[in-house]
Amino acid sequence: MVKELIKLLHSGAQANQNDRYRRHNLIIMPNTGDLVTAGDIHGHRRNFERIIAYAALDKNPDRHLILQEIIHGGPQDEEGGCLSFDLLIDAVKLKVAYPDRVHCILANHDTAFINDSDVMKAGKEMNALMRAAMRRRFDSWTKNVESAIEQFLFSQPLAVRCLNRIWISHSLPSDRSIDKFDFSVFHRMLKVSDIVKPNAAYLLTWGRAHSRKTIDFFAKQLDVDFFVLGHQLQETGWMSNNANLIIIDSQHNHGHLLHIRLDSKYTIEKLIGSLVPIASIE
Ligand SMILES: [Mn+2]
Repeated sequence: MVKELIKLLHSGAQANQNDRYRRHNLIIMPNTGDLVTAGDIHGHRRNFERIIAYAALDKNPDRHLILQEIIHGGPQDEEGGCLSFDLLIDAVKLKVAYPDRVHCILANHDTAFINDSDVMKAGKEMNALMRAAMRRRFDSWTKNVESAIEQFLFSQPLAVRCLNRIWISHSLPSDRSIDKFDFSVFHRMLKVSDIVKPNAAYLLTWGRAHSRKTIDFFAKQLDVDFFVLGHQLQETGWMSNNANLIIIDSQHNHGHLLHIRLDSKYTIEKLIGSLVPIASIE
């Protein structure tokens, strides 16, 4: 049973690395078909299931699905341990089932798990809570499962570039980190040091509260027009700067997803019009 799980996680890591749209740490989308992207999920199973139902990957062979920040939050065991690794396992199954159409991208809670560093959510340190629940579930196999999860998370690409000039990543470096950001991280192998403060993948996944100037800077550097990010909690499920940024959040009852075509041009208005409330999905 546990051996099967470890095998699955290894297959997931391989699928991340062998994704046919992957170029180093970027997923380059084709200019055909469409794409559904979720924001942070944080163990919210019901939203996860609705997002998958909406994407209907079986019936839509040209559709891609982007997932991010699946762990930390949601159901707990009897001792308050975090069971979100169960949802991660389901996401890995989906990646293995649709290896070139489901794309899981790296988020800061993933980097915190890989580094075993503290990460707070709603006043709780989530890593300790998840590892405690894993010890109760996996007993003497815990280290093996932890290591397989770490390998899966580390194998994720950093961002998705759409040829219609839309960029999707968990976040962007914050205003004061833009001078230090190493853009080469997108075009080479990821190193463990990249996800450690203050290096590139750390800055990319932890940055918050970006000014318009910072978003414009990255738009120019990365040669895109629009950013679709997660990471920052949005009570209404999304926000926009009404210019070149949308933040989506999929972790609560007001969660949203974004559904865009890959073959058409977008304006910010058209992007905002492509948001879907997850609660509206049957
Ligand atoms: Mn985050």
